[in-house]
Amino acid sequence: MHIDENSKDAQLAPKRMDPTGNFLTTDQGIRVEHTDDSLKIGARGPTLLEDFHFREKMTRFDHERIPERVVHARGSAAHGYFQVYESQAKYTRAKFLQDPSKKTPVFVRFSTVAGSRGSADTVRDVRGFAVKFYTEEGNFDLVGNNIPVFFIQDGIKFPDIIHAAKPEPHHEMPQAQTAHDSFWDFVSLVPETMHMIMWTMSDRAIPRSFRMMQGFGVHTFRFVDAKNVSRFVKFHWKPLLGTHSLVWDEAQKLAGKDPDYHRRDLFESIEQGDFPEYELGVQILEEADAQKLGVDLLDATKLVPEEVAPVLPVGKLTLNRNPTNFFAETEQVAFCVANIVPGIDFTDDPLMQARLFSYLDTQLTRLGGPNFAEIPINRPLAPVHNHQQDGFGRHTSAVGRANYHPNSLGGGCPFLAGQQQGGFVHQPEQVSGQKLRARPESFKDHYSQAALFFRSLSAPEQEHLIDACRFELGKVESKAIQERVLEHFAKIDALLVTAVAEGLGLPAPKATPVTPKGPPASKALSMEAMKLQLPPSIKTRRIAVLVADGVDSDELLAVRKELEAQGAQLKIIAKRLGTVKAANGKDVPVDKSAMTTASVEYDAVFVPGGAASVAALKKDGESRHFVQEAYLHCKTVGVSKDAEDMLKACEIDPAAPGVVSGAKSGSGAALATAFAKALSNHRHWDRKDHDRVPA
Ligand code: HDE
Repeated sequence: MHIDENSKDAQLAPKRMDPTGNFLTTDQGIRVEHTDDSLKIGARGPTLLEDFHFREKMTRFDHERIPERVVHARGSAAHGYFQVYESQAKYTRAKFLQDPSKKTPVFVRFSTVAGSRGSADTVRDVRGFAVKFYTEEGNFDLVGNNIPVFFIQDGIKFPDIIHAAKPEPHHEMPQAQTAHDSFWDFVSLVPETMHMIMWTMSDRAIPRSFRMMQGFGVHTFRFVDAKNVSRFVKFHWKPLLGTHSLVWDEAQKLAGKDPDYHRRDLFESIEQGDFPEYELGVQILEEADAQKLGVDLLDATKLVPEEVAPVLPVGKLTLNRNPTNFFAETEQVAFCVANIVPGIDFTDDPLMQARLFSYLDTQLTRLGGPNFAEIPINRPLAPVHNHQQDGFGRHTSAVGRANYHPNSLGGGCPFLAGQQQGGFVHQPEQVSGQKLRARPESFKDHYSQAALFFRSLSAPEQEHLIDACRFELGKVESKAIQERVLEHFAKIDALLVTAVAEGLGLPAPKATPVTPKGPPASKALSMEAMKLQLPPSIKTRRIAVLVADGVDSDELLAVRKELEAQGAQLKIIAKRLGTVKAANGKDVPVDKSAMTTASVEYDAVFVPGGAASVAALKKDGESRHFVQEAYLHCKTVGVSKDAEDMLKACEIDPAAPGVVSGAKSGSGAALATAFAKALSNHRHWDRKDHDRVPA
């Protein structure tokens, strides 16, 4: 069957309701003549029961809510397509991974885990990265996260860790945070959480954007080729813009200034044509080599270092279309780990096995019955024929009387498909053993990959992780819980345990760190190290430009031209909306008033020249705070030659890393080029005084 990047859109199109040029009607299609007053006996009299329009309108409103997802309730999604670079036939027979000219439509939902639907985007949390591929062989859902490992090894503990992480049951606090006693109580008693804790306390848990975070399938899957040879596979998504994060102070402020920060960023980028792109990569592991890896591939608290098994590039995902309607698509989409296509198969990872049950089960309640696969966003493009029937919200009207198999009355239809006809055949894995509740010995090392992660980080990244632990454990009221967690940290790293203990005002237990098996450090675990593997770029970076009346608009224009040519976005910020009068008498349009925005929403700040403009900004506390805060968050700060005074007013050393000044770099395009170079570094952690006052 023919599927291209537009196929899903074409399938969704007839379901769209466009009011343009149409009459208002009831759900029954009856045109409505009046909708502002209910039907009454006299203008001041009682409303009549026969007012079907009022009753329908109110009933529909009363029932607008459905249960939010029990986890991953807060999310944002986009449409796009996936294209393989070259045939993967040597590893898998999955059809969407064969033909580089084919574009498979996808729907991708990003999410936080713990918070409810209305919680803020920038909280410290894991991010979901769920991809639905509408392939010609049916839907394949890769329901991953932005962290490659998970907290627990067996899915039976999922309700426990989620209960512990969510708001505490007696007072429903805190919202969308793990910085509370019950979470750390659980963690302190379940050491298998340690590796993932290192990730969630790192900057990975506060991404700069959904467009700048990695994704991982987490579990080991199987690829199965045409000859039924199976290999283990781990899935990776790498954003082409690089993997970047916020800083914690910024994340907390954004939660108030713009709780929709990630949602807005995704939506606006797609609207502006800056389409997020991610490369799909796979680590392929021959079954025969699995024993030699030093990690058990069925243990989801472990990763396979890229030094041990490189990530092979497979194809590219492009997100190029926003949903038409949030509820219909983003809210009603139902991902399921069990949705796989021929050529891909499961493993016995006990976390994955639990997920194979949970997703469909939870969706029965969330989407009100068993027919949710018929909701347009969930419908496969591949044809569906089976004997499933009835239930709430059924759309399909099955033809004929043979609703069972085998049948002769319906000519035996629908037919079974053998493997050659695309039938899904489970990989015939050999399994034997006693029936018991147990974990393998090979799952028991809980510290060495936690240590590998910590030691792979750069010094600033380690510092952030330590601060996050001090913050989270600092909010824990029970000293016994803090002490138990420190005992675990002592087995991971000496610096970690001493620094966190110091922050908690507790004695550090004696450090007895484990030696990581395999490589002593892994570059792919550090965002700072990964940054160096990509060509420097400022694509889609947001630059705040502070102006007032008297700004040098020629300089501003020249700088803007160069920065925009390199793909950055500039926003002109002034005290008030409207325009400011430039030194040459021209009007410069203002994008945002200082009151409605903040430095935390930008990647860098630039102050153009113009004596009167600089004088006004220097005097203005809000503008000075804007620049200082950006500086203290280690962002690039740039000033034109005659705006140098602004640095002085903000107590910023012009020689500090990432401070670009016209005096050093010239003006116009030259200044912009120097600014872009600094900005492509993302942050300047080497600022000696970056923590002189909390920003
Ligand atoms: Fe999920 N998870 N999960 N999870 N998960 C859900 O399904 C569950 C796990 C992930 O945007 C739920 O439809 C169990 C790992 C994402 O709609 C639920 C276990 C990973 C999303 C559920 C896990 C994930 C979910 C809630 C342990 C990364 C959001 C609503 C055995 C590989 C998908 C729903 C979306 C959602 C269960 C662990 C990723 C309850 C039982 C590991 C991205 O079924």
